[in-house]
Amino acid sequence: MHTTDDEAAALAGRLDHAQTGCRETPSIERDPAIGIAFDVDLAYRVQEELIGLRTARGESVVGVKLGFTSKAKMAQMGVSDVIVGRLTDAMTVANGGTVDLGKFIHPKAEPEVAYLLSRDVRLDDPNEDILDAVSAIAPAVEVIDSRYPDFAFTYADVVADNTSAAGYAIGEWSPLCDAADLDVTLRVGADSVHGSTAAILGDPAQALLALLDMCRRRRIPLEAGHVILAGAATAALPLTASTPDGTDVQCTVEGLGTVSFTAV
Ligand code: OOG
Repeated sequence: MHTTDDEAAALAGRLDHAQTGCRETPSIERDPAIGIAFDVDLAYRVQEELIGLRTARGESVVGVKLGFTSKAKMAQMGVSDVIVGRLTDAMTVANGGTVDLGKFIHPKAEPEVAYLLSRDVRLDDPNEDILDAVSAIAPAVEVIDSRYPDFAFTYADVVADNTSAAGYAIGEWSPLCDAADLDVTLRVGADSVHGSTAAILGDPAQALLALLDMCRRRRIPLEAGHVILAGAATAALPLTASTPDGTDVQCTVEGLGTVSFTAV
């Protein structure tokens, strides 16, 4: 008989295979062959196993990311909870550098705000102030790449798939400041999208509180040196190489500066 642990390991293997092989895999929750209830608890266990496979290959966890922090995205998914995924060093895209689109399935870019932790966050301390653990803020771009066809997934599906995490670029760090309502522009080649950091739960600092709550519930460590991506400020733009020289990707957050890279 299959145990939940066996099932989590098998599902992590399936998603890992999809990511490393650049091949889509069908929704897990809608898969009639899944023998046990696939719920959010199991999905976070799958994510944990998935990260275990990556660290066993030599990657290290360098931070966390939030998803569904925009009200529009929550409404679209019919949920009221954020999702948390892990960032590894292999996902890093250098500011001003290039990223090879060949390693993704159908990537998209999202404009974000990043925070830097200067100390471990004490998940078990009910008086913990996560903002006190944050030392810096920066503009960021997240590359998301669902391992499911057409980004069609359930809430549990996307949690298991490490919340579509695939890459991220961070601009220059500034000392922590109020980022409640800053203009945001993302350009991907000739496409652009504008918005405000207010779309991130009203204020990205609120996303940090939601992160603390979720990390407590899911026992996800938040450690000194970790980067936190607070979630998208606008809808995502598809990331494709539009010219032989590649596509310039640039995100500017008012007062925080610009981060850019070329997708080839
Ligand atoms: C899930 C990840 C969404 C965000 O900021 O809302 C996300 C997806 O849409 O693939 O990162």
